[in-house]
Amino acid sequence: MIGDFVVHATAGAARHATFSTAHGEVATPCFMPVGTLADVKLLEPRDLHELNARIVLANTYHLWLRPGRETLVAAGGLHRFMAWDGPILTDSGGYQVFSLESRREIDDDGVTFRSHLDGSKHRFTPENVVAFQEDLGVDVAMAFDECVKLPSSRKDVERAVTRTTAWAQRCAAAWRRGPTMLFGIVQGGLDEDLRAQSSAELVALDLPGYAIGGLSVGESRAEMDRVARFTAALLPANKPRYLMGVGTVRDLVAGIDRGIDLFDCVYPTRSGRHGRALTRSGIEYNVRNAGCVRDFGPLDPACDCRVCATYTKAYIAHLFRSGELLAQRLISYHNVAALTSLVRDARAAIDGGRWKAFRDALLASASP
Ligand code: PRF
Ligand code: ZN
Repeated sequence: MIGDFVVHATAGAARHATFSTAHGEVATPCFMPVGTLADVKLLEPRDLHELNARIVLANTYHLWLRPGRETLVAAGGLHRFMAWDGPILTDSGGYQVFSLESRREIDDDGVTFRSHLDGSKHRFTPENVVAFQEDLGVDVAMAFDECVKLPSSRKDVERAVTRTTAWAQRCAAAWRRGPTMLFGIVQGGLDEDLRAQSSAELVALDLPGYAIGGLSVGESRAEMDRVARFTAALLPANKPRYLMGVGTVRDLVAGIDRGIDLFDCVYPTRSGRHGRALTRSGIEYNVRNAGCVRDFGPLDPACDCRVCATYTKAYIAHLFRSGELLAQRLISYHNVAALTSLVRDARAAIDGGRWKAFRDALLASASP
């Protein structure tokens, strides 16, 4: 049934589970590639299936502005529009709107903002953001939240928590409770009492899942780790937990160890477009490095993806130096494979009682 979350195995707080959506089951821990504009940059849905990327993330803010609700509804929803039949999660626009800074005005009812495309004026409220995501037919809609950048004053963080709770309550009331699930987003900056307050107020709404927002916004990794660990423990064990906007190898491993189930990040695809390849051991290198010119091995000898089975590092480095777009595509493909195979192997390690050894090996090898 939609929303079912079945835990198969645990290792401390880490767990291997299955989460059911209207477009199929998602094995967790899971990495979600980012498809902001209704595409995961340079990758087609068939690539995503091949990569075992079970669920993709898209953005309310961008799709609201272009192509807009009418086109997406006329297309038969976002799945049909982008020809992706797997699960989709959309972010609510909260985070994007707040990063507009000078182009937006927040009040207790919602946010008025100007489009980064043409300066046109728009308004988001908890109600219209949930309705938009449901109209698109996505599998998981995120509640409309206020994310403050860090550092922020305690007063600003408190206000964001109060507003995020009030908005989540309005999202829950507006939510049609159909095939689109609604997840709440915990805020609270780096203060444990505010994180506890935000978690308690959202958990009281009994939503199908919960995200930890407001991290990876300027704080140190140690701070992020402390707050994510603290907050994850306050969220229901029988529902998915999602750490928003986090996705390096080190952060995935640390997150899984804290009991996080879902992650999303532009990291693999953005790095790929910049010529940066990730390895399964969590090391990142640029294919422009001189050492790649005559390296006839794969991008990563430990990777089992199609790109690594087919092309050499020397070839991809040549394409990249020559400005050939194929290089960006091949590295993006490989980078997503690095993270989807990482979470696949993490699930197997949890099942096989090998999680701690798996975790410690990666924390020792991964880039900081
Ligand atoms: N809120 C929303 N989306 C997000 C975040 C958040 O706090 C973050 C935090 N890094 C990423 N994406 N709605
Ligand atoms: Zn590969």
